[in-house]
Amino acid sequence: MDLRGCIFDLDGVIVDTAKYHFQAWRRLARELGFEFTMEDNEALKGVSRMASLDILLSRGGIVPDAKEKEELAARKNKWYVELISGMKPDEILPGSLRLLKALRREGILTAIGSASKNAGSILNSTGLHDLFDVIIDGNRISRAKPDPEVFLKGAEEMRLPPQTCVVFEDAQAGIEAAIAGGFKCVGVGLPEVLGRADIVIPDLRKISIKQMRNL
Ligand code: B16
Ligand code: MG
Repeated sequence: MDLRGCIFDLDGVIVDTAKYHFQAWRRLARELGFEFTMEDNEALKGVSRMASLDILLSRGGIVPDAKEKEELAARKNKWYVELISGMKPDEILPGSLRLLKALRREGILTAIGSASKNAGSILNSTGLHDLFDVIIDGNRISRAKPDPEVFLKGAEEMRLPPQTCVVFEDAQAGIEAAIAGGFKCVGVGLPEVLGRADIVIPDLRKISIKQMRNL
């Protein structure tokens, strides 16, 4: 492919925040009286906060009204923000910095395409902000992954057609979004979970720009 841009999911690809989302959701489930496992959590990755809450509540068989739902989502987010408030640059996932700097050297544009409304504060506390040309986060989209809106906006702001961009994702919903938007995609995680990606790698140390150009 004619590689001009890369769009990175944030949680679980660039930084190790997926574990904090899980801890906060599990704490909420326990307060509501049921267990929420790491397997259950797979379905929440990349999914918006309210859609995640809906999935969690259906696992617990709980049907609250809209006002209670807002309160539960706010409770989870408060714990999550506490967990990420102490984040340091050493929670940047292996290979992220090397790849981002290599892309810069090659003149390939970089974007964040994240469902998270907390993306800005994570990028600031880890010092990653300046390595991205474009940042699209949960505050700038109206349709959650698997809708391709977040990645299409990223490509549009880079002024690149989707077929010249590669999306990096750790979530099934994100891979579906990338495919729907006409992007090549790299799954970061387990092949059994991310099988629809063009290639699956365990982390960003395991991909080169040459491999990406061959997609
Ligand atoms: P927030 P990503 C996603 O970020 C997470 O994977 C997902 O678990 C979370 O529910 C979503 O952001 C919303 O996050 O509650 O912080 O707005 O993976 O798309 O970077
Ligand atoms: Mg993710």
